[in-house]
Amino acid sequence: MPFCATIIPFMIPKPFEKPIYVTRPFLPPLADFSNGLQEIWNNEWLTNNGPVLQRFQKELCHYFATDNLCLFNNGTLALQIALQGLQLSGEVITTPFTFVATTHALYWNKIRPVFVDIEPEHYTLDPARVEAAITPWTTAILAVHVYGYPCRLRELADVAKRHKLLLLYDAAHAFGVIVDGRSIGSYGDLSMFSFHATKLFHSIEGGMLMFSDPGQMKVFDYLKNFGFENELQVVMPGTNAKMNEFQALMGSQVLRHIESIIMKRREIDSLYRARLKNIPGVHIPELPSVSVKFNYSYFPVEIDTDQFGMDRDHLYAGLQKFNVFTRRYFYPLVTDFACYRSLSVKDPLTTARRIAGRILCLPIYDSLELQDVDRICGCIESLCPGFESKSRLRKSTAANGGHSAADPSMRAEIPA
Ligand code: T4K
Repeated sequence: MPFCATIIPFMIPKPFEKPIYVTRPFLPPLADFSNGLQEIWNNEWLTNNGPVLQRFQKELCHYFATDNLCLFNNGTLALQIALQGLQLSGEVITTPFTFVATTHALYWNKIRPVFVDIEPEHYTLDPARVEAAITPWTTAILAVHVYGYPCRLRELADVAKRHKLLLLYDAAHAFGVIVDGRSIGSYGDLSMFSFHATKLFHSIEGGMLMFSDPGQMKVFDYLKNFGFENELQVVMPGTNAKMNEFQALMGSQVLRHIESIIMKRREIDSLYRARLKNIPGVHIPELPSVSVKFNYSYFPVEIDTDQFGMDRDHLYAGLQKFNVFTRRYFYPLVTDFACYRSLSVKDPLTTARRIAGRILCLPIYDSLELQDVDRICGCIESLCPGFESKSRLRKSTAANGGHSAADPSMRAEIPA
């Protein structure tokens, strides 16, 4: 009988002591926030266009270099109100590869979503598919800068212009993204940003519209405050979607740290790229072109089942055993949710379906330690069947392997 019992074929990493989530909110120093709370206490003003909110709005106007922005209590209501304020109806062409709130905002405005496919590089709407789906009932395009990757801005603008359609962006993931020296929110007719706690920039919950037509400001202000013109007059059927003073305080304080938050995420992004590039079957989307200042808001990878040796869902479950909680944003596609399944969809959505089946968002947030990123990569390696032998084979055939193994101190030996 061949001797093999004492040979340890592979080292597996130790599970994390505490759960590692896909994201964690940035929290400003508690002393700063307490000082801000004192101001709110002094003001005895908690919501309804208070002084902290007004100051926060000015700070954002400066940051985005515009006066045309309006704040809300969350991104979903911001988008819903945008569609209502623009009086859109009929059909709007949009993506199925998004958070369900994008579609819900259309639904609440009785607009029919027309889903078309995405492009494979950065998962944003394919402009050619958009153009092919236009009908006499189409009133707008609602595209999503998913994971902060800019949509095909020029091509979408051309399509919108040719067909006299409004061009709206769900920029929920795109805070801080700059394209050709301009904020991404300045493209198209209107953009919605989410300031939810899970976003790189947040105000606990919150949302913002940025728009090109200053005339829209009054309408959005009415709609988020019940349609009140003054104490005695209601001019349109609005709702309550106001941001309060506590949200504004958090937003204002997080804004002071936004550049360092983005820089820290950039380091994490780089380390993931360096560590994962040699794992077979882990496809990392390219960073956007050099004309884009990116925000590193998510770290999505695609898992190729055949090359990796395991499908995305097993990897997702396997990582949970290491206390690593990744997310399958955005699976299922919106079109596959029970409430939208009955909609007829002409586009086969081939790319969106393929990506939804392979995508996995790895943890990324400013307080995630680089050594933990390294450890997460070690967990992925350990779950990749035959990784060690595949990697040895690659190293022996490639002159420049470039792979650095996970810190051995973080690994535990498999018990005999
Ligand atoms: N359009 C797009 C493209 C969007 O992605 C979103 C929101 C919207 C529109 C709508 O914007 P909002 O109305 O939300 O402003 C999260 C967020 O709730 C949601 O805002 C976000 N997109 C979506 C992509 O992700 P969940 O259900 O995944 O969140 P949850 O609670 O599971 O949080 C994820 C992880 O974050 C947790 O496992 C732990 C961590 N976490 C979360 C919270 C809330 C914390 O560590 N601390 C926290 O306070 O939806």
